[in-house]
Amino acid sequence: MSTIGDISYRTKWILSKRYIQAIIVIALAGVFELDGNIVKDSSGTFPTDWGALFDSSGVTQPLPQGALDAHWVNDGPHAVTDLTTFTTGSKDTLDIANAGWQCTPSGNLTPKDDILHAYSFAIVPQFGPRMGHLLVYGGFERFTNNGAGDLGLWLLQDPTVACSSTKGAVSFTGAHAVGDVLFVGEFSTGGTVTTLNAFKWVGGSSPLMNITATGGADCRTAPDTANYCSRSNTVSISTPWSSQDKTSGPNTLATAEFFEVGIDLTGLFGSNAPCINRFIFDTRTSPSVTATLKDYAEGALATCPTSTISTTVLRL
Ligand SMILES: [Ca+2]
Ligand SMILES: [Ca+2]
Ligand SMILES: [Ca+2]
Repeated sequence: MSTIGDISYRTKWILSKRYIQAIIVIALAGVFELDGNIVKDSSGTFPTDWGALFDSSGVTQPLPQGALDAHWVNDGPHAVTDLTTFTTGSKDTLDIANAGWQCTPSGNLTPKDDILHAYSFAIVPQFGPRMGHLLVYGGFERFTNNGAGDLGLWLLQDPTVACSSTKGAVSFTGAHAVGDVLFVGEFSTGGTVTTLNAFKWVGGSSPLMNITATGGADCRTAPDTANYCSRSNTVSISTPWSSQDKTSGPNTLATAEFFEVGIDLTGLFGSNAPCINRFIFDTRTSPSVTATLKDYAEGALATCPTSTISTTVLRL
């Protein structure tokens, strides 16, 4: 099992005729609960989880030691026209500038592609096997689970990348920078992550370079040395904030309507990890980098806020 921050929690589900029992095994003192749910299950400061980083309105709470940034983005509800969806033609392989990426409003997103909320978190842990590494976490919720979840996560350096439209196609502001990072993946309707691949933006005629450093798809089966892995929810879960999916009661997400990922940028790039300033989660037609992009939710995530912090970390 991977040790990206968490990953102190290994959940084994034992099925019997009469009951389902969850056994949580504390494998390692970790940073973040990549456990396929949103609430913080552990006691103490670490490992943390989304529900401890934001209040019920999505406001960022005082962050634990080593944390750099955290943001919560509302991209719903489903009944309201979404001002942040990709127009057909926007691709991962295109530049953001020069109309490569465009957004448009949509009131009829395919339900399984509709993102409700998305969130980000960055930390340089002061303890544990990833001590001193830049770790980034992301998560999102979607409206229904009637189909596999195909997703992308861009970690962008340009803080001006953004787009919102109330009418017609609008070009994104901002641009790619060499070193931007892309993850593309897929999770099943049962909540198992089956695909997760990492790419680096290098520009030119073949702008996405596959990152070959060790990673894993589902954290439950990823190797200890994985530099990234992810989870979806294999059971119904609750949200600490107002959220409404298609079939559940309020503040409840059915199986495979939640996705979260942990990334060790230092593990991937060493001391050359890019300074991230924006994150964008998208939904798409497949886990291919040439897939048609659907909904997105974008927000801030500053991993290099000041040089002072970096200096302090190195001296610890
Ligand atoms: Ca979690
Ligand atoms: Ca949890
Ligand atoms: Ca959106």
